[in-house]
Amino acid sequence: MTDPTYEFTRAVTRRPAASIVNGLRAEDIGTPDLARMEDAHAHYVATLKQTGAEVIELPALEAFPDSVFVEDTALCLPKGAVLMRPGAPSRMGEVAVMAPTLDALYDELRRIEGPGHIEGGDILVTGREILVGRSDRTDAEGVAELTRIVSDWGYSLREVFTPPGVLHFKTDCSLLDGETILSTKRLDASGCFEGYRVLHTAEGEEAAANSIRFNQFVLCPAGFPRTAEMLTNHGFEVVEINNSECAKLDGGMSCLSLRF
Ligand code: CIR
Repeated sequence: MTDPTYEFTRAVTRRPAASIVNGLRAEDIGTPDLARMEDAHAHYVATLKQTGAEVIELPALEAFPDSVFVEDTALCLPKGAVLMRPGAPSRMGEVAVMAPTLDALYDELRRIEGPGHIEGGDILVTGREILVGRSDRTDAEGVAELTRIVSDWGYSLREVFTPPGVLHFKTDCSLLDGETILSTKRLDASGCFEGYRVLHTAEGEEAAANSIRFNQFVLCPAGFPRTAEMLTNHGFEVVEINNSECAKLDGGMSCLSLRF
């Protein structure tokens, strides 16, 4: 039996563009270095491939500085994919560019038509439900429209809330297996993970929460040794990936791929 929440045969990524220096960020903590980001991205893609998965690597898109963060453009489920409607106006056009790739891979491709907004970074698919965090990028109308689409496919969706000042719901959490979530203490304190097994990031290592389980590996941003050790002690096979450049743009492990 495979577990569709973390056992994947495919991923879609997009190479970072030189325009990444103009990417969105909540706070300016320095200009991302393209060469360093490309190195880390290559390590990320190689790690996904090492699991045996096929990685569809899309070319850099100069017109969209944040387009390396492909996760925000779509939700990929076993039964179909849904094109998102980003709340960041500068990112809206990324969706149309992603559409043909998913159209070729899925029999069922639906889209959020609006007027609401929703970004993939706010969606966590667990073994029992789809959690969507309202945020500055994801509003009630966007959540309602996604609810209608996925309920046609038999999924239940629960609306939750991304903590204030946090970009996306998954900035603060990730799925380790169908029943286990890695979360910051602040997000878990909201009660949204009741009934799940929750592992907390170490104090001061909140940025490690944006990790991904991909087949046998947990890809974690490098530099959070206590969280990595905790995950290893729980039996997960951790691969640390340098995230220094994406972190300058509030990006992490989940943002860099669509996985299905
Ligand atoms: C943005 O603000 O949209 C990008 N700079 C970062 C997007 C990160 N995406 C994600 O967490 N899913």
